[in-house]
Amino acid sequence: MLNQEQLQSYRDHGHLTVEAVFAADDILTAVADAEDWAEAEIAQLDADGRAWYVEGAVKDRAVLRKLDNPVYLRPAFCALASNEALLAMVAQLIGAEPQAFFSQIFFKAPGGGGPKPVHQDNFYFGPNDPDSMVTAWIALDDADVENGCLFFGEGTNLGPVIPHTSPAGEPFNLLIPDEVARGYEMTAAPVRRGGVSFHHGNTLHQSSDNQSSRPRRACAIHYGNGGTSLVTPALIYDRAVVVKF
Ligand SMILES: O=C(O)CCC(=O)C(=O)O
Repeated sequence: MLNQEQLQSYRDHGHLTVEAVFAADDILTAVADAEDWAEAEIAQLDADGRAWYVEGAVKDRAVLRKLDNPVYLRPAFCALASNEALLAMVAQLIGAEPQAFFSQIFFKAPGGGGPKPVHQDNFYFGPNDPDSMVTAWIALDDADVENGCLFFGEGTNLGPVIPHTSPAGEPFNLLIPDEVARGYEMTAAPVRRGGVSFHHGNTLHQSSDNQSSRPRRACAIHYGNGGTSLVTPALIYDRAVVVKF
């Protein structure tokens, strides 16, 4: 469970790091499953799928940038998402009856895994209540500045959702334009494998490219509470993949 200081810190800063939520075995099982899934998936992607899911920044081999809906599709990731300690923390942050609206594995491969520009998850999801969504970013590897940990705009959870744009040809890559993003100081949030970095849906965040020779894999689970509905989503989110616990 989170203590009062942690809860206050989340409310004030819009993010919170909690180390050692998961046992090493849970993470090893999930990583092995993610790698198997990625190998199978990359072999069968069509041209559009390759354009979106294959890591463009890695030139010497084909590796995936991300995979969608692991919590819905993969028992090993559903097990992470339904971990009792994690769900108790999520409920403390956003309220009762947590449900996973969407989830993603980010691979950020060694030797080039590319950056994720500054954005707010609530722009993507458009929930009825901005405080009712939190992302639990589970570190599948130690994540630090060198291999591309998350950076957060302190206290931006207390501000509005800002209009996003997308680069030409990348309609799913919604981002806050550089000239606006530059006005926010972003602070790094390193977290060890098995730890969780939580962020509020309004919190500005980004990650840089992986400049190390180590992988930086993570699973982001976007939870809402029992009353959350996505009223102004920027992309299409399928209600059928929502996982209730
Ligand atoms: O893992 C990353 O680099 C990006 C993660 C992210 O944007 C999120 O969890 O909302």
